[in-house]
Amino acid sequence: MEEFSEAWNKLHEMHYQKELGRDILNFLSQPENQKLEASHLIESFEIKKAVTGADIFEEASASGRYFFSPSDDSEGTVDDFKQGWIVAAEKGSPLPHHSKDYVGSNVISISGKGLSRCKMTWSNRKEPEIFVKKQKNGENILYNVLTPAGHMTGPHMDNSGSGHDLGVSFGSKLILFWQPSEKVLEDYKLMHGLNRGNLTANCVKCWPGLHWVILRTGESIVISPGIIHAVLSADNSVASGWNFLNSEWICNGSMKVMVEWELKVIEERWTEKGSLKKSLYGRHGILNSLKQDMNMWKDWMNTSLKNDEIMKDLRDLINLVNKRLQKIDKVGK
Ligand SMILES: O=C(O)CCC(=O)C(=O)O
Ligand SMILES: [Fe+2]
Repeated sequence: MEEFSEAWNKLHEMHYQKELGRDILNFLSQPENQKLEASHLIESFEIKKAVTGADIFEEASASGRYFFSPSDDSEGTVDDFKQGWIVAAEKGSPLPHHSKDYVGSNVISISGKGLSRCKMTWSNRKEPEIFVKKQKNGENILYNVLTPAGHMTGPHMDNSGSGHDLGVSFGSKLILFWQPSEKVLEDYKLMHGLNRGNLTANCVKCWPGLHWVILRTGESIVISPGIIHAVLSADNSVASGWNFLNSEWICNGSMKVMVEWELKVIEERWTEKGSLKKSLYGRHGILNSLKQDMNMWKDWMNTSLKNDEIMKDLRDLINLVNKRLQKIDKVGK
């Protein structure tokens, strides 16, 4: 934690997240909050070849979405991202007049290029319980988040119907996450699918069930379906990982609870206007991510023989999602 705080303190004094981040780090450094560290959840993975700046830049040009992190509305180009990344590395940016602090998200690795050359392997994953989407050549589809120094996400839930490995392939990150209690889910409802980075400090102080962990290069944690988390990056860094499925979440019913929670939020949003309603649609919208999760489960069902009871529960859940999304999908846009 000390090392991470030191790196954060080196950010430019005018960085728009500097004080909020410092607030969080001071809070976590208090003895009672240090106890919330959950380092036992860390899993190591192997990186075949160290990730370099060149790998990251090559990757950045391939795919992804580049946006100015405090506001989801400001989309940028790969060049904006690269410019911001260099300034952030050199000066702990952004300088007050330099607002091009772009984050690259959903950057999917293309086989043989960029970060995929570094081949990340989690050795203790076993199939068929665990299922990861594959590229045509059989390798897992790896997605990356490229974050300049001083980047802080809002509290967010990426998927209610799949889990993901959140691994650090370059630099280090502080991960904050909350147990999904009624209070947390109720407050979070209005932030879902929107980037609310400036609320992270408030949530750290107010929400029960907080845990935190610092991940260094080559370390990861599993984010189970529906886990609300927020991430701070003191230096330029990269998160790499993949979505995966684990049939245990069907057996113990935990995934269904989160999918039903998300369906309810979607139905409420649908009756709203403006950015709340807009957050449902588009490639990176809430609807699409839930649909992608369900498609992944359909693929999983086709892979090998499965336990009948699990198959029935899963089919029921997929049907429920289809039914409840039908009207929203058709007339919502
Ligand atoms: O690295 C980051 O800033 C965000 C990573 C994250 O939240 C994720 O991969 O789900
Ligand atoms: Fe995330």
